Amino acid sequence: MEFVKYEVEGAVGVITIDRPRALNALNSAVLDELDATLDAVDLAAVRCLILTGAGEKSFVAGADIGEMSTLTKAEGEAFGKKGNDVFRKLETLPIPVIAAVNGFALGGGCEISMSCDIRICSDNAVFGQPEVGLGITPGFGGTQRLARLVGPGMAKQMIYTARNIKADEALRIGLVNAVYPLAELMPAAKKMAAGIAKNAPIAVRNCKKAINEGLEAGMDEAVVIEEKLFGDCFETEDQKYGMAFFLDKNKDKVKEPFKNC
Ligand code: CO8
Repeated sequence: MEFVKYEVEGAVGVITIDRPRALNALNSAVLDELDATLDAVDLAAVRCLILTGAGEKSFVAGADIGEMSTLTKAEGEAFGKKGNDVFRKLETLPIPVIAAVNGFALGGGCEISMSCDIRICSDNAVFGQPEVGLGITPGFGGTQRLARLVGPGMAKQMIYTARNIKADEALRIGLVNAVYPLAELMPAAKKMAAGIAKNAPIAVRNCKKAINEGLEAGMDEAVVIEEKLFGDCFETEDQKYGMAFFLDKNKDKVKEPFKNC
């Protein structure tokens, strides 16, 4: 891969978008490599992913403006679909994904972070949807996911004004969960990922599915989705072990890692 690096440390996978000459902007090649990287994640071994950008300045500075500049209407729609398909694959990946946003997260960069389950950022991060200043709409899910994350009023303000916001404002409006000095961002992401990875994997996956699918349904349907995924955890090795461990009154026992079965 030229633009996407993938490393596995224990049960945590780290995907790094690495296209420094364009501040990690997403062109077709980057999207193709991301798609292939997601397909290659070993879901039997990896329990949590981190997505970040290479360097100290930019997470992802958007979709590639040079590549988009000459598109026809049909090509623009196809490019939007290409990005949406990859981002939806990321969003619906069975395991959680943490976006470690290390700088600019503009346009498609903000949008890809919003396709992740959790966003944390460095104190130099800048978020925004600058598209209307370029004569287009956010086209990789921004009109949909930003409104769901921060509410329609704030999303409309950010999108219509195309004003960038800094890390502290992103924290205030709930776009990110926490802000760290740049040097502490990846250690914090890895610590959070390790904390997720040590929990029962089937249960964690089912939580992700229940939250994502439930948010798209009415409450009556959503609680049924939850019931099924809750029931699905029973009779697993992990459920039996997790509950037996709690009920065992032996104070000297040591918790074994969950087995993912
Ligand atoms: N696309 C292509 N190249 C880029 C991009 C980008 N999004 N962002 C930065 N670059 C390139 C610059 O052109 C420059 O290249 P070069 O050195 O060859 O001139 C290099 O990266 C470094 O950038 P700057 O010199 O501009 O660095 P600064 O520190 O001065 O500025 C900024 C950093 C503020 C991030 C600035 O680069 C910038 O404003 N970039 C564009 C940000 C932007 O508008 N992003 C949104 C793009 S639109 C989008 O994402 C839509 C998504 C949906 C698409 C749907 C398709 C239908």
